[in-house]
Amino acid sequence: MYASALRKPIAYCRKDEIKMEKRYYQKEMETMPVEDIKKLQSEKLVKQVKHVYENVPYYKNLMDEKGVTPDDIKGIEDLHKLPFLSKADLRDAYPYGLLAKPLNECVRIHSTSGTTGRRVVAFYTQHDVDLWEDCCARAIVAAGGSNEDVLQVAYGYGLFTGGAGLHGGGHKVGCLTLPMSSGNTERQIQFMMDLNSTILCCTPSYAAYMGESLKEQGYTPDKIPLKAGIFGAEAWTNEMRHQIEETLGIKAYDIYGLTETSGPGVAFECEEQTGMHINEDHFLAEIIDPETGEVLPEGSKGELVFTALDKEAFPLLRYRTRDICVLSRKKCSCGRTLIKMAKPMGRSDDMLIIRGVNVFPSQIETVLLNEGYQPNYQIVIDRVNNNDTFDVLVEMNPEMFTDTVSGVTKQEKALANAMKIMLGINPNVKLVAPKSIARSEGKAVRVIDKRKLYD
Ligand code: DLL
Repeated sequence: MYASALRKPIAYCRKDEIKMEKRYYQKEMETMPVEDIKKLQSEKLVKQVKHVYENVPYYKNLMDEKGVTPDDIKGIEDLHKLPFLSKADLRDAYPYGLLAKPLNECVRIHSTSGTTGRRVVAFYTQHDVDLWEDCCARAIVAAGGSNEDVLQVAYGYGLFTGGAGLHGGGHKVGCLTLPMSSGNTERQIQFMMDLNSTILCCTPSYAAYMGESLKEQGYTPDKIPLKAGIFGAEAWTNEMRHQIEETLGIKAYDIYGLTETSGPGVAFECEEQTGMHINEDHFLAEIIDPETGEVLPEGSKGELVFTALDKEAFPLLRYRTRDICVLSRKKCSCGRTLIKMAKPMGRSDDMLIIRGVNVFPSQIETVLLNEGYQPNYQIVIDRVNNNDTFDVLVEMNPEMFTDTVSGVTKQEKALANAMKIMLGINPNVKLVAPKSIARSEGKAVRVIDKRKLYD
């Protein structure tokens, strides 16, 4: 019998019959008493610091400069003694400088979008892939997933971690996993309806877009087989959550992660939907003051910093995420004892996330200079019908000035193409007259972000 035939067809599988059971993927870890979690973290940290010190000369140098040795780290109470790592370090050390295992023990690479200079390349041993997929499996089970589910993975596959992470988690849980990747909404809808997808994984903006498309095609929530969604990789508000939940007739769960720490699954939401549980047995979280680096007490708002406790190939210690966040140990009704992070409330650097892709204004500047333009530009981002719009206004050079419509359109297209190659997403380039973008007396206002992304 085909696997799909074992799952109940939609006619027999009404949403109100699907129980949201309180279940865990790795119960012992997810519900461990806090004191035991801290003990486990301490043991893992001591080992990890030794592993990094002995195998990553780049980090050994940072520790030596700070006068810290592995012997100084006896447990998590000593974490603050270790130096931070930042995206700039990852750039300096590109591509192999932070690798802690021989390449022949690595089985996978993932990477963030961006230029070579900005790119982050993360390495995984088989152990690291397993650990990462376990984290994603926890998220899927927390969203009510089991081997009865059809998991439609509409995150991008490839170097981006979204597709591979949820895909691996789906296998671990035993879901029938549909590796759709992103885009091609017609095909997404056809597979969803024909194969009765019950859990959708994609960015929240794509989920909202799919909801709109389903509505346009006349599908009311009761005709859509989905029961849950696992959405992340970009900021989204609770208002957007409610809208998606209504259109698709599902419960929408948040999931967080970054390439540097494996990918999605560093933290995930449970049914209480009051923040994401951090998989603390693998990732030790701190909140710091982004200006001074001082560690802040629980409940303070600051920059989120992660230490990977048992990743082998790319074990970043005290990695500054630049995400602004709050941690809380308030008891959760789901029974998990894992600390929670609030939805990220912004970033402490200039990175923008547009349609799920990380974009730095400096990348746009690089393209403009390469293409013979002056760096007089403005990025305008908005969210229309839950979809990010991405306009780049660029001043024409007087010597390039053309007043024929076809001439302008041709130049805009060429520039948009060059930006697409650099960024991986398509901007809408608008050429404007020389000196027409307002000059600022202080810092140039390069970005106008009209989206209301943070609650
Ligand atoms: O976005 C990994 C991921 C894939 C997470 C699929 C969730 C689902 P990067 O491309 O390296 O990795 O981008 C990491 O995205 O530092 C945050 O600023 C942002 N981010 C990720 N998840 C969320 C979320 C993936 N749930 C950067 N809410 C992070 C808000 C998020 N921002």
